[in-house]
Amino acid sequence: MKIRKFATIFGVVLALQAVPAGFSATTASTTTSGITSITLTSPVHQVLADRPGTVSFTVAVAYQGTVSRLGVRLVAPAATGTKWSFVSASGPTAQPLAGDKTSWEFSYTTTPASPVTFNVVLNYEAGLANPTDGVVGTQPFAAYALQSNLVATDSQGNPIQTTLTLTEAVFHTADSNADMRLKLDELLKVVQIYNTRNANTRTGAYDASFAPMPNATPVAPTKPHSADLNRDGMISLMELLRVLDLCTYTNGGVRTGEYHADSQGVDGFVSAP
Ligand SMILES: [Ca+2]
Ligand SMILES: [Ca+2]
Repeated sequence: MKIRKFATIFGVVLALQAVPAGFSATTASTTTSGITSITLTSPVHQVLADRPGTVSFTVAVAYQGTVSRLGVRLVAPAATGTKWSFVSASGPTAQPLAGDKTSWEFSYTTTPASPVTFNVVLNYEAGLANPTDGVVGTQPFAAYALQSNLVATDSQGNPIQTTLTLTEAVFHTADSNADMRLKLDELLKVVQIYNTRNANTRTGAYDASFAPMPNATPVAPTKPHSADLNRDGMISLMELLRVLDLCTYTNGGVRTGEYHADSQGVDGFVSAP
């Protein structure tokens, strides 16, 4: 009896272990080595039209299996490529030289564990805006994953790549350090423009880089100073008073000069964070 019962249980166990119809017991999932994705992010998706600045990117490359000489090619927007230059990067063994423009390649001698993540810092020159309309437009960056210095492709043969588009930041022109606060030294620069003279006449004229333009006939600028409400290339008393008004915001009894973009404001800005 006992032997028979054991045999029955053993048979059930064998039946449970049997391979279901349609499946092969010898098929194991095959791991294909290679890069699977690349992503590009930036904490600030914005650039300044009139002033130089810095943008940092985070690049992440995921792979499976083993990948030798993993790398990344970062490409600046075609229209403004020469205005972008490499500053520094964390991580990759091989990096561009500081000051290199237009496109940049990075690679690792020993590939770190997936996902491989590193930061890239780029500088840009003033004048990203199109000179004809003063608009920055979109600034699309592309990043390609590299394997042994060649662009990696997916199973369909398409490059493994991604894009990140930067757009123009909306800051008051007087906000020189673009921190969304109008401080006294920044206000004084507007006063300086206001006091600009042509011989015996106060003109308040400024040039394309928003510096005072003394002893010259003012010209209506392509891209006016935010304070220049009537866009005539001059800062009038009324326009100066508007900037004074804008930088009066206080927080906890301390004047912070905080402001933000708002179409309700006569110049497109209102006080307060
Ligand atoms: Ca500021
Ligand atoms: Ca004006």
